[in-house]
Amino acid sequence: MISGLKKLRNSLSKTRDNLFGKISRVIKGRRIDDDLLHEIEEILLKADIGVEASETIIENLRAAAKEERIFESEDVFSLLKKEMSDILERNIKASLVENEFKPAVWLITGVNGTGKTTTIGKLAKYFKDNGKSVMIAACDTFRAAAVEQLAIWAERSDVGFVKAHSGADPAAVAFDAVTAARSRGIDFLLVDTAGRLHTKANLMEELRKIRRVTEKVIASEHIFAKLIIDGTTGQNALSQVKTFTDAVGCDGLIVTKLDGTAKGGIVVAIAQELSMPVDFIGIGEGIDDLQPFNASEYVEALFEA
Ligand SMILES: Nc1nc2c(ncn2[C@@H]2O[C@H](COP(=O)(O)OP(=O)(O)OP(=O)(O)O)[C@@H](O)[C@H]2O)c(=O)[nH]1
Ligand SMILES: [Mg+2]
Repeated sequence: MISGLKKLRNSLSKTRDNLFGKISRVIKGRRIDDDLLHEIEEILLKADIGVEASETIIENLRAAAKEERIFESEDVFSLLKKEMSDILERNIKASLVENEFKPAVWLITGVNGTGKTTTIGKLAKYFKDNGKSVMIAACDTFRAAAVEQLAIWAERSDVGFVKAHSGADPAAVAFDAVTAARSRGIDFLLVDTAGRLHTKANLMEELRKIRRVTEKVIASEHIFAKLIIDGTTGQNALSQVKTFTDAVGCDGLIVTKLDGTAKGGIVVAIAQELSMPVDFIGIGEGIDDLQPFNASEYVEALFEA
């Protein structure tokens, strides 16, 4: 079986080419001077690492060069790795799987098509594999095929499923689901919501309502709002995180579609600029293509094939 790290490395190949590959090419046989640092900064920016993180990294490279701590490309790479790990590790969280209170409710939100429903399918499998009981609530009553799509995922991982007819009030479905999950002593209730643009106030209000209704059944501290970010979005992800956090709160992100994108640096930008933890990453369309985010493995995968 292919190991998790190997899979991660395969998935991040485009981002790795975009970062490590490009930097390797510009750095070859060069002295570490302002011109070279400038070129490296451009590469970091193009890989979506963001302005703040790129500046910080370059300043530290410059200081190291001045103090003659780095001489050759190998030194530059190890410093780059250390800088990125430092940024990513600031937001490490405690175990995501352990929860004393049943159920822990995960409200899964995000703009259209980011991978919410698919991620719920993967999460259900992940929690089950870790010995937890799971239930899924279909609160996307807006898109016709959404409930069936989620039902297929629930079947694949063989977990409980609460749905309503299309057009039902999503908050009412959430209420039924959380009541059922509590009475059955389920560990995790995963609530799928319809995709919505973060700029649409009425749709953001609907999310607040889902949360309010859920809070009637269980205390707010056991309700988690997880925002699903499409890893191919680039810098727009930052404004999505800000608006969703303002509207319904957000205590963790899941960044999807990191396979097949060259923009995987966005995870660094998010850590640097928003201090928001990334709980999981999505690296494919299959049920097992989800991994808990591990900062050092991520950086390893960006620099080594
Ligand atoms: N390559 C890849 N594709 C993914 C990943 N996660 C989701 N997808 C694909 O993205 C597309 C949209 O996924 P959905 O789960 O339907 O997205 P959604 O956010 O629920 O969409 P709406 O409910 O319409 O807002 C599907 O084709 C998924 O297979 C991932 O990690 N990698
Ligand atoms: Mg969906």
